[in-house]
Amino acid sequence: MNLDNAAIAAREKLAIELAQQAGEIALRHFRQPDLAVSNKGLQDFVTVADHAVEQFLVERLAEAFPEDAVLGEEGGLRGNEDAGRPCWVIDPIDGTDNYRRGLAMWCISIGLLIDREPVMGVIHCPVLGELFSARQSAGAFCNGKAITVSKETEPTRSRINLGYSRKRVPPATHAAQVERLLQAGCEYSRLGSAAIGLASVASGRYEGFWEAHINAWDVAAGICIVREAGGWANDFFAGEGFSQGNAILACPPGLKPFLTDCFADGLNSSADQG
Ligand code: LIP
Repeated sequence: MNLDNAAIAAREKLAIELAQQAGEIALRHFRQPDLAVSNKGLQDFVTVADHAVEQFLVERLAEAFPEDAVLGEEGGLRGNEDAGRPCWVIDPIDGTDNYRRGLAMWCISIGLLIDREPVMGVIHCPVLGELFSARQSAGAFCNGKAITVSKETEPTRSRINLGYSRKRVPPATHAAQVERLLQAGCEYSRLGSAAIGLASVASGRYEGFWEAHINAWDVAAGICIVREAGGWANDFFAGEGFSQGNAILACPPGLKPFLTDCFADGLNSSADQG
């Protein structure tokens, strides 16, 4: 199945509408004093809102585009992700740990892949009142206003947003990567949401986002938005990235040499997985 630009644009329009409606569902749970939270593993949480939002998105996508596949963080893959078939990749609440703590840095992330290429992405941050969107060859936007990555090229004037999950990466590896940034005069933050981290690169608020291993649903939308904002992102979906996850690095072109060197060990090992 080949999708023309009009078909992708129709999917982007629906994704924006669904992200806003899903944001209302998530905010209702967010304001509840007794939010139901359970553990998926060490420092890995899921709430009733994650399930409610994913169920809403999956049902509405199936109604609108029954022939499309859908990969969701909580429910896995629905449908066949075969050649040419559009595949939605959704994180119902990205930044779940922030969400359960009542912090603002969480979002709904809706990406669309064709042959494992991110062709459309929507990231909606309900508490921040920001909706990031992009479609391949059509630019990147925040609340409808065009956005571009930072023009910064100097590490000593840059701030890099980091993510970390101990499921695959030893603490010492992460600590060494932080030290390399600090030794180069860089600053760093850890927002707790990869999707917001990538959207922040696309909007020029950060000069980079790195996580040594992360899942497809955290990054599918953000990769498209970063690239449409003039940024670079590694080939996350090479090899087993879709099913097993991968490293993610996104940045303005001017900082790609420095950051690909800084995280070479992580990028090379993920490429080895490829
Ligand atoms: C989170 C990512 C974050 C990562 C966390 C977690 P979730 O996604 O956005 O970058 O460091 O471990 O995976 O679980 O909130 O959807």
